[in-house]
Amino acid sequence: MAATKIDINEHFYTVLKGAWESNINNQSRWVIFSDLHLGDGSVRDDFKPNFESFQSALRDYYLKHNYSLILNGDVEELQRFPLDVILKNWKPVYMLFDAFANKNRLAKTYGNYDLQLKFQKPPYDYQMSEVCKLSYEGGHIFIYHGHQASKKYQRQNDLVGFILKYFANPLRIKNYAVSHSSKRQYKIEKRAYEHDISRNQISIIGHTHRLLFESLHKVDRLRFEIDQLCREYLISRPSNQESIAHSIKFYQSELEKSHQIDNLKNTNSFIYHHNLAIPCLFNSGTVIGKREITCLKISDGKMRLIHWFDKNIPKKYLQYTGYDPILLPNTEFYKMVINEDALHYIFARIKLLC
Ligand SMILES: [Mn+2]
Repeated sequence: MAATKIDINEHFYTVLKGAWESNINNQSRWVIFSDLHLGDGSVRDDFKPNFESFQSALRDYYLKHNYSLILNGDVEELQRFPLDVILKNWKPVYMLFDAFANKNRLAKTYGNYDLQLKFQKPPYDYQMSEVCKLSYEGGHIFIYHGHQASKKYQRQNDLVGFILKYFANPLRIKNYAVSHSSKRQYKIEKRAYEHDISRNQISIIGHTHRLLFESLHKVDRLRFEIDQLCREYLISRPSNQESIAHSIKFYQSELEKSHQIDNLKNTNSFIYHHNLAIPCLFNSGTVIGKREITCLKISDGKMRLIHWFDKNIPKKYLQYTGYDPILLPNTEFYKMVINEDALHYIFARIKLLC
């Protein structure tokens, strides 16, 4: 393997050009999940605690309501567990994937943890690609795992191909591309973001496990909510003011927590471009979240960021978020819309602001 210098932007462009494409309209329904990290079902399996919520979300909602499913990378945790063990252990999950696939409603992309599927064909026959592209009235939405925006990716890609060529057995390569360092996550997001701006398009990624809606992180969104609520407080009836004040306190504590978790020193770096976020970058989050599962869905010509969680969610979370959690009938699982906007509006803003 010659250590050739890679022009990451060039490489990134080539990757996106090879996308699997589908046209969508206001009747289309798509849901995007990423980063399941399916394992062996033991305590080391990060997916296990959220299995039931995930199963219910797919079976009792998205399959039932005729959604198409995009599994956006890192579905199998192949750096820690062999594929046959994962397949055997998570049969109910693969049966659900099959149900989508049988209706021609499943697309799966490669992540950095399941990259070897590119070189060793898995036993299932799903539509597999590096990138999916949904086109909506002339606007393009690219859906890919996100590690492609990292420089280390090409090296890893070559290495996986090389090792598989000479050694038949599953890999145990050290984890290259996922880093929990905020700095590296910014770099990946920034590269995807700038690429989107240069082409007036939308990207939906996963990989960093960090939610983004219209290029805004949770911290930005919380600040925005607090600001809105303070304004609302002033013009509200006294009977509503108490609950608004509670919500403000709740968001403040969430903001504090987010700062601690991410250890963020420069929070302004979230908004990358002239202090005005262009709404082109989205991240569906992860299925292995501590408190919830997150996904993005496209339906009725709208993009929505959704949280799924079970009844063990703290009560105050349901009370003060100001969101509207809906208990899925005959289940113990809640669905909550965190953000939503019309695709028309998102594309119009991209066009106007870029
Ligand atoms: Mn990843």
